[in-house]
Amino acid sequence: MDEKKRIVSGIQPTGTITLGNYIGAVNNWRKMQSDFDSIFFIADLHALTLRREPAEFRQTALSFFAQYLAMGLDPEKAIIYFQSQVHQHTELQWILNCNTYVGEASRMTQFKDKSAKHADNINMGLMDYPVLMAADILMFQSDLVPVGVDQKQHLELTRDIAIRFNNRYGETFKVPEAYIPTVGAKICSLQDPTAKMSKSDPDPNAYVAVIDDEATIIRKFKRAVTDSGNEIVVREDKPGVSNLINIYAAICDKAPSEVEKEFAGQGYGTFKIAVGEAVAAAFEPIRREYARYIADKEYLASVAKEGAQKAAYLAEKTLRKVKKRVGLISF
Ligand code: AQP
Repeated sequence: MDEKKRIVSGIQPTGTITLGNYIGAVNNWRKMQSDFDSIFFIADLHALTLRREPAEFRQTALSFFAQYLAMGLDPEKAIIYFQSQVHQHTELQWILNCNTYVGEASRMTQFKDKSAKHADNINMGLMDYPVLMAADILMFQSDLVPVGVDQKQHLELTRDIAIRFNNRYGETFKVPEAYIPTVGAKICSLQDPTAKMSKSDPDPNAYVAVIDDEATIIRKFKRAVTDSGNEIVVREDKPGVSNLINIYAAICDKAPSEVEKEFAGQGYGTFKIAVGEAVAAAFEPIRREYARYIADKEYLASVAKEGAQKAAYLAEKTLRKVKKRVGLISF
């Protein structure tokens, strides 16, 4: 019997889970979880790279966990947990740190972007972020990592680290592949369609949260920045409309070309409302389920504890092998 392939992915608990995270990541995880051996975590250690107010941070992390469940991630099918509850992440990270060059880490686009954005807090963690991500992935011997296109460079570094380690110490890690969706790999800001929709954008009109209510979602789409002209087509000089077409296509499971045909001859105003309504309809059950989960802290804790135990068991198998390979003592 063929063993299922393994997928691993996570989201940092900062800001609020957006339509971009949903289309680029979580909705694919949900679809894949039956056919893959699936591991999904809340990347709370990654989130410490920026300053957090502790009480609010704790609440956001729990809210993200409830949103994972509300979006359809199923603890019967997948391992779901908080990264900080599985110490193997950081233990492996240290060993990988010693096999990663400062030059490679400092070349990462995200490190450069975040350093520019947070010039008063360029901490070691910010540069080390992709090495923790490599540990997240490699410790599970993952086959595929379903992420948005913004994480492609980090995935490449993970592969380089795995290959280097395997060459130096003998076959230890599976070398993973990125799994990037064909539609919706980069959902853009509704206010600046040349930039990624980001969950910590200071302007709430730039993103749609999966737990926004219907009226808010439709209002945000009505205000979305579009382009000059009136054609509803995907084209380089029409980033605003192209983004809306991609959103509608991903939400309704259609090809962008079908969406172009469906709305040919209609105005931007009508199209924006149609996209808003489609997104609001898709998110309505998520909002409802979220209210139910977030009210049941005991259930959330039980899922998280069980998930962490299962994750630690799998991770420890790799970590034991790694420690042996590098020559750390064991009795
Ligand atoms: N706009 C997007 N389109 C498609 N996929 C996206 N992802 C993120 N934004 C988009 C994917 O979601 C997963 C989680 O990514 P993350 O935790 O790095 O979150 P983020 O939204 O990318 O975070 P920001 O905006 O940079 O804010 P901070 O740093 O405050 O958390 C990944 O798979 C990502 O590809």
